[in-house]
Amino acid sequence: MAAKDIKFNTKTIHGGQQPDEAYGAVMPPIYQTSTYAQTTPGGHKGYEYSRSANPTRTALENSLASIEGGEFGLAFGSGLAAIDAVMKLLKPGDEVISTNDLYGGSYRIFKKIFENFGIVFHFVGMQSADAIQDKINSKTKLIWVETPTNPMMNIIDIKAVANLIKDKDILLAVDNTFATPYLQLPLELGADIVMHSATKYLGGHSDTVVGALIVKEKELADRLYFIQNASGAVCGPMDSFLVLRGIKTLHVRMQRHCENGRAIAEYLKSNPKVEKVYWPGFEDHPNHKVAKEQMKDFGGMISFVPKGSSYNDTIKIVEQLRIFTLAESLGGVESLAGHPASMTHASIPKEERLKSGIEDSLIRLSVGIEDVNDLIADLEQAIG
Ligand code: P1T
Repeated sequence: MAAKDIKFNTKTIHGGQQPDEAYGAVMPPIYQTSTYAQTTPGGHKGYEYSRSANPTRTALENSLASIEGGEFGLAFGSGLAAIDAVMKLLKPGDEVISTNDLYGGSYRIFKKIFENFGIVFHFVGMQSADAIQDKINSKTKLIWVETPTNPMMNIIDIKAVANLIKDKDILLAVDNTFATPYLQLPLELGADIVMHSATKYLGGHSDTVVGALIVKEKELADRLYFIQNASGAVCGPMDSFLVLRGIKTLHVRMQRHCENGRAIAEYLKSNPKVEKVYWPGFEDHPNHKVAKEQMKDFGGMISFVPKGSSYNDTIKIVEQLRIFTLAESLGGVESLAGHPASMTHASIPKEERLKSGIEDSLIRLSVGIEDVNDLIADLEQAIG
């Protein structure tokens, strides 16, 4: 069977993988080496220096390409290092249109690093195609989409954005961290680049920090590979191994994240002490129709606002959680709770945060794969 014809749940385990050539090891060895012996200058077995390539990283990069339906994968030292590489495709004067509701660190690298190098950023509500269209001009070179958005769980119609820039010299990059390829495949919907914080669901066990890019086109892959090697923010062999191991259970973990996510979203919605719940699986979510079309299910990320909660009341609620751990990050097997205004999104100025709905009383949950009854009981005792 051709590799591209195997199903997703088989790709996570076998996609792009074969037993190691030396001894048939089923899992790729952790090639903890910086360099490789050469018989004569340039006489090597495909690897010469581990910044340029490392066999454990190659195994991960092949797996990433397979699960996202791409041709080429590139693994970086963090999600932000992967974003950094995409931005280095641009030149001073180039313009980027980004969603206005996105991970605070993505906003920070755009505004505080790349704006200094002459790149111009426009942040717009990407639920409206008109808002994007208004900003497109001859200098536009990249559209940056995050969907579902962090932390407001807005959904952006990837196919509609791709259609807007058809036949234009504009790249479409999609941060697929929240959805994962289990739920949505941006390359199939017209994106040029898929980006991941593999720290999250791909790794799945909160034990490593890794980033990824996946593309279809060779020419784009070559440009990104050049940047990866020239700038050097690569993923190490141990981290490559951990993410590869995580990917092998991605489909079973995601299924449970989605089931638990649904139960918790419904519990929160029925709780009179909760004012708002943001989760794209609700029929009254403003982008539910798009979510239903482009995603297989709705994921385990939920944000909510307790009723009448001040900043201090909200902090008290997150401090009182016992099974949910108060922590940055998401996507691991364990449930986490976060307070975006003071944690993940603190680098976005308050007036910008409020524009996209990140109020001081917003709580974000990454629903893990524990027994859902224990998770609900934990929320119940903390919300009071
Ligand atoms: O943390 P790092 O691996 O560098 O990835 C950055 C990143 C990029 N994109 C999205 C959608 C993300 O959520 C993140 C990291 N986010 C968190 C740490 C967080 O708690 O939201």
